[in-house]
Amino acid sequence: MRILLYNPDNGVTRNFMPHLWMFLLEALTPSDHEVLLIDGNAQPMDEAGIARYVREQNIGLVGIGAMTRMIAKAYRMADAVRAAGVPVVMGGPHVTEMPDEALGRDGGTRHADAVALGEADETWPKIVEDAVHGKLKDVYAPVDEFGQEKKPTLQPYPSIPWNTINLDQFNLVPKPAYRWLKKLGGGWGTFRVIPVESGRGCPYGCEFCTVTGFFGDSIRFRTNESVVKELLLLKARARSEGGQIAVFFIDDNFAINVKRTKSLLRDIIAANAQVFWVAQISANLLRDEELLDLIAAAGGRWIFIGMESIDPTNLAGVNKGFNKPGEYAAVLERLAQRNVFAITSFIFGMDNDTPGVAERTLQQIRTWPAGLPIFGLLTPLPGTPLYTRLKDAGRLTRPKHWQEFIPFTMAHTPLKMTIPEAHAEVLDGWNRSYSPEAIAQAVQSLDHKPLGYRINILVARLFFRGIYFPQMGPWAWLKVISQNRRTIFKLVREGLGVRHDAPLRSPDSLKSQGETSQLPQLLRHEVRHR
Ligand code: B12
Ligand code: SF4
Repeated sequence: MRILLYNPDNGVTRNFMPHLWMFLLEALTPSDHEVLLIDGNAQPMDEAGIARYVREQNIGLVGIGAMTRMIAKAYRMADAVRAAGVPVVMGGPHVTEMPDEALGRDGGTRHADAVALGEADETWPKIVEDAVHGKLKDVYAPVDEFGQEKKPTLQPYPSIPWNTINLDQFNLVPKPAYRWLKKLGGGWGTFRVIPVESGRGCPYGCEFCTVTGFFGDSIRFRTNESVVKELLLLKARARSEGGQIAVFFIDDNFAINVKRTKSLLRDIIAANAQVFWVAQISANLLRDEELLDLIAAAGGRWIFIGMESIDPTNLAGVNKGFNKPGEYAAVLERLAQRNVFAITSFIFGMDNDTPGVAERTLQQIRTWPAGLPIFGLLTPLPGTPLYTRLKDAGRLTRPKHWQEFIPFTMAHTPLKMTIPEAHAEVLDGWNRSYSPEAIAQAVQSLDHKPLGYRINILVARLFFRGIYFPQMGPWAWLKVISQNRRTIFKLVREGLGVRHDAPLRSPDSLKSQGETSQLPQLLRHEVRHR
C-alpha cells in the first residue's frame, strides 16, 4: 500500500523545520508499504491538489497530523481525501483532545475514518494493518492488554534513515543562492534544521500547556547511544551533500533531568557528534555552570526559554511559579558568556497584565544580552487546565476558536485589559524588538564579538521578524533587506577584510569558540583578523 503522511500549513508563516512525527511514523511503517511525506509548509497544497495527488499516486491511506492552529485546514484536506475515496486517519495533539470532533460524533461533519490518540508509536503499525484489510476502527488508543494507558518507552527507538530520506523540500537555502553557494564550496549548498527528540514528557504542568496532559508526567529518555548515532548520521549526510544540518532538540525541557542531560552531552562530545543545535530548557534549570559549559561544548547555540512574563503574580496564576523573573538576567548572562544565546518567549494577556505590559517587559529585555524575544497571547488550547478554568468561569469568547483560526487574536477576555488592548501589546512588542533600529542595536551590542556572531543575530532577527510580520516571497524579503540595509552594509564592509580566495567553511572546521559560527550563518567568510 502507498501511504501519504500530510501536515497542513499554518497559513501564516513557513515552518523552518519539518515535523518529526512524519519521519517517526515513516520509520515505524512495516517495510512492505511505501510512505510519501508532504509538509504543507514547504509544499503548499489545497483541497483539489490533495485529492488529485492521492488519485494520481494511487494512495491507499492518508495520515494527517496537526496542531490546534492548523486543524481547520487539516479537516478540509481530510474531507477532500475522503471524497476521493481514500480513508483518512488523524493524529496529534488536537484530535487527541477532541476525537469526537474529528469523528463527527459531536453533531458536526465526520472528517476522519480513524483517530490515533496520544503517542502513536505502537498503534501506527496496527492502524496500517487494519487499513490494508479495510477494517479501520474509529479510535486507536495506546493501551496495554489490561486497557491501561501505555506510553512508549523510547528504548528502543526506531532509527530514522536520515541518510536516505528525501529532504529536498526542507532546504532553507533559497534556490537562486543554492547553485552559487554549492559552487563556492565549503559546505553551504544546503541548510536544514532537523527535529530530534532525546526524551518526552514534562511534569511541570503549566496551566496553558498541552504537554503534561499529552505525554504524561512520566519522563522517558532514549539511550545516549541512540541519540549520538542519529547525530552522527545527520552529520555524515550534511557532509556527503556539501551542506549543513542544525538540530532542534524538540524535547519540551531538554534538561529536565540535569544528570542525564550532562551525560548525553558528554557522550556527544566524546563521539565528536557535535552539530549546531537549539533546545528548549526552562530558566530554573540553567543555574548549573557545568551544564552550561557542556551545552556550549556539545554544539548548543540557541536555547529557547519560556519566560512567559516578568510578573510573578502572572506566573503563579498559570502554575509557572518556578520561573523567577529576578534571575532571568543572570541566566542569560551565563549563556552569553559561553556564546550561547536565548530565544525568550513571552505571553501577554495574562490575568494580571495591564496596558503597558509590552513596554515594561521591553525595559527588562533591553538590559539583557541580545537574543530573540518572541511575543504571543495566552491561548486556551483544548484539553489544558487553562481551557477548563476559563470555560467554567464563562470567560471564553470563542470556545471553538480553532474552527476559525485568527492569528494573534484572543479567545477569552483578560481580566485587566480588553482583547484589542492585549493584541496592541503584542504588536508593540514585535514592533519595538524587530524595527531596523532595534535590530541594529542588537547587532551593535555584539561589537566585541567576532563578526560571525553579529551576522548570526542579524540573520536570526530577520527570520524571526517573520513570525509576526508576514514576509513570504522575494518582494517581502527585498523590503526587509532594504529596511535593514545600513546594518547589513556595515557587516559586509567589515567582512571585506575577508579573503575572497577562501571557501566558506563548515562549522566542523572551526576550531576556537570565538570563531565558531552559529545557525543561519550562510554569509560567513573567513575573517582575516587584524
Ligand atoms: C517542535 C515544536 C514546534 C515547532 C514546529 C513544529 C515542527 N516543525 O516540528 C515550532 C517551534 C515552530 C513550534 C511552534 C508552535 N507550537 Co509547537 N511544539 C513543538 C513540540 C515541542 C514538539 C513537536 C514534536 O515533534 N513532538 C514529538 C512528536 C513525536 O510528537 P507528536 O508531534 O505529538 O507526534 C506523536 C503523536 O502526536 C502522534 N501523531 C502526531 N501526528 C500524527 C498523525 C497521524 C496520522 C498519526 C497516526 C499519529 C500522529 O504520533 C506521534 C508519535 O507518537 C511540541 C510539544 C511536544 N513535545 O510535542 C509543541 C506543540 C506541538 N506546539 C504547540 C504550540 C501551541 C505551538 C505554537 C502555536 C506556539 C505559539 N503560540 O506560537 C506555534 C505554532 C507553530 C506553527 N507553525 O503554526 C502545542 C500544540 C498544542 C495544540 N493543541 O495544538 C505543543 C503540543 C506544545 C504545548 N506547549 O502545548 N512548535
Ligand atoms: S515547562 Fe514547558 S513543557 Fe513543561 S509544562 Fe511548562 S510550558 Fe509545558
